[in-house]
Amino acid sequence: MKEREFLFLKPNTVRRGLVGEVISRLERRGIKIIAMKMIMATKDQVEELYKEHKGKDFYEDLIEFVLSGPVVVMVLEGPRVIDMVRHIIGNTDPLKASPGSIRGEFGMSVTKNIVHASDSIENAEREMKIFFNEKELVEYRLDVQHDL
Ligand code: IDP
Ligand code: MG
Repeated sequence: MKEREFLFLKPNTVRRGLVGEVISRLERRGIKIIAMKMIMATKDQVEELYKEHKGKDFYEDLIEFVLSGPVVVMVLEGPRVIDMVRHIIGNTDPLKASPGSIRGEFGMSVTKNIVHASDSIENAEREMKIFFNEKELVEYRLDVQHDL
């Protein structure tokens, strides 16, 4: 099966007008977008998404933040796409993220760190199902040659 990644742009990214900037960085790396929509996430969706963090001290703030405005949810596809995307977005803490990474350039705090991206194949498949059904994932040919 082709490797797929679930990613969403957090509400501050939409509010700051950085949607295009972030998507453009993914596109320039040859990453294929196979689903994308802007939504107001529901409490059920974000609690399911972040269930591994339930009970941690930052959990309530995180949930409140991701419900504070629209998010852009996406599914990406490509060879080693999960590692590639995690590399491009950078460390969870914008202070530790390299300057050229998305979080290293635009992140304001650990909570407001611009994007969420799944960290494993299992989590990516689980997380994309919270926001998309299989019919919403489109197939097309991206005009980029991968040598990986
Ligand atoms: P990730 O987004 O890089 O995968 P995770 O550890 O999975 O990082 O945490 C999920 C989200 O929870 C982070 O993106 C961040 O917004 C928030 N978070 C994680 N750790 C902390 C923390 O120590 N303080 C505040 N927020 C945190
Ligand atoms: Mg994570």
